[in-house]
Amino acid sequence: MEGKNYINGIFVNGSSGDRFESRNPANTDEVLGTFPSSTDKDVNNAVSAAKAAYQGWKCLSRIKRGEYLDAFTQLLKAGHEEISQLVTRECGKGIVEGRADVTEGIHMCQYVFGTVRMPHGDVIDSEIPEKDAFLRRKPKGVVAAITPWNFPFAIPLWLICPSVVEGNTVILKPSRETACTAHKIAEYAHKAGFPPGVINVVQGGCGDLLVKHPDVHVVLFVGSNDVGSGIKQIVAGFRDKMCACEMGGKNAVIVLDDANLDIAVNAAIISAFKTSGQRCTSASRLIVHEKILSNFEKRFIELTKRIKIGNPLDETVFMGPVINQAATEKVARYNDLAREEGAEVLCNGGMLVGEPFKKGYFMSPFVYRMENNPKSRVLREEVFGPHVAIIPVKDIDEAIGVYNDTDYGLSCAVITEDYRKAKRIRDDCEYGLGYVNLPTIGAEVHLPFGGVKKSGTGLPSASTLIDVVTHRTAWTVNHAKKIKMAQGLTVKL
Ligand code: UN1
Repeated sequence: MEGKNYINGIFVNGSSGDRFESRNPANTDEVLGTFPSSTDKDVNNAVSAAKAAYQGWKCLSRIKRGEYLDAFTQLLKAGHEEISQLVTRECGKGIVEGRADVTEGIHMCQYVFGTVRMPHGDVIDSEIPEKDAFLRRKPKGVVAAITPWNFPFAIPLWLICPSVVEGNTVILKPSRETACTAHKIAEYAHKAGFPPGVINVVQGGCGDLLVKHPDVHVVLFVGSNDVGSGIKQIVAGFRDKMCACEMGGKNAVIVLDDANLDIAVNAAIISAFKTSGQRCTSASRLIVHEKILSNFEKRFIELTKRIKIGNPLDETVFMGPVINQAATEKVARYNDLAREEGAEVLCNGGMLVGEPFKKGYFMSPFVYRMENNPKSRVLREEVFGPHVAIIPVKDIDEAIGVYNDTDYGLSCAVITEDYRKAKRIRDDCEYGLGYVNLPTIGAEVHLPFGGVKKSGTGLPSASTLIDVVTHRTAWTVNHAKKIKMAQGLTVKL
């Protein structure tokens, strides 16, 4: 793919002529495309286009805007397999997960389209019978969406669809690792006939410029805490800019003593190793009641050793590569750190070498047992790879304490047959996404998605993004012939 930026309805080259490559992490010989490294000038052009398009776009009815999304959805459905193959080749997750990523993105389009003929606001009573008040939503303007590589299709659509249906215009700045998938999104948006400037895509490492641009009103970000914290700081310096950031997790599956072990082991495998552990929602901690520890451990390790690693386009492969060289180094560092911090290694995973792995970034699962320790970095920091700790606990109180003993709070799963214990976890653990007898991954788009503590800004995205990309305004109408005031205010001079 000879990629371009997509600005004002036109595919254009970058202004500098510098380009970067996107390669297949399962076979680094395969260059999937080259893309412009965007500069200030490109970002300015995209923001001007989005700003100009906003004036007309916000004046359409919400239903009309939804119809563009409907056209987009129909095209995406027809292209489902083509896009899924690209997602898998570009970010390395198994093809079943590549397809799920595309399905999830399409679900967001469908969800948003489904809301356009639904109530959208509220009628609110007034103290004065002749007065009617309304909560009405207004768009904010130009939205920047800065997205990660691990869900290169779904996450951009999570952010774009609610934004545009509410009347905002968007500039997508995707991860450099998955520039091709973002380019595809632009191609489909173009075919769907969105007016020029409503959806724009700028490629390369230009997120900073976009965040700082005075005409960008909302910054939506999904990625690491380091980058998200930087964005929050920049945005705080502006009078009328806001951001919503999703910033990873140190998630856990809590396995209580009454757990159904089949569910527990499968939920743990899925949580730890789907997407090679590279979801914000992946679990890198399994908090296990000591009564069932040895049984759980035996079965978990047995299953872990059977995980098929390889070419993610092969339907039978469970785990593809990690995303890039830097990811292999980071995971290897955390594997070493676990050893240094006293882990009992149960499955000595790491970089896979030789055929058929030598052209990609393949890693096998690293599993260890370790007592919780507030000083341990490995039990507190996000790893983002196939690396998981089993942490023994003696009861539910300790399990809750251990779960909360990180700076993050995104996803939490409990495996139990006891609804009272599930309720304790529900009420006392700090998370944005909670699950009972399920893995920590796999949220659906019509739920709020977001975390607390270091994981988020408390402004969940996915369905609840509407609250970030709209102002809630109060509109009050008097039907009396005279002014009547609330709060006992008089109108006498
Ligand atoms: C992410 O990893 O940033 O809940 C998103 C899930 C997916 C989304 C993950 N629906 O695992």
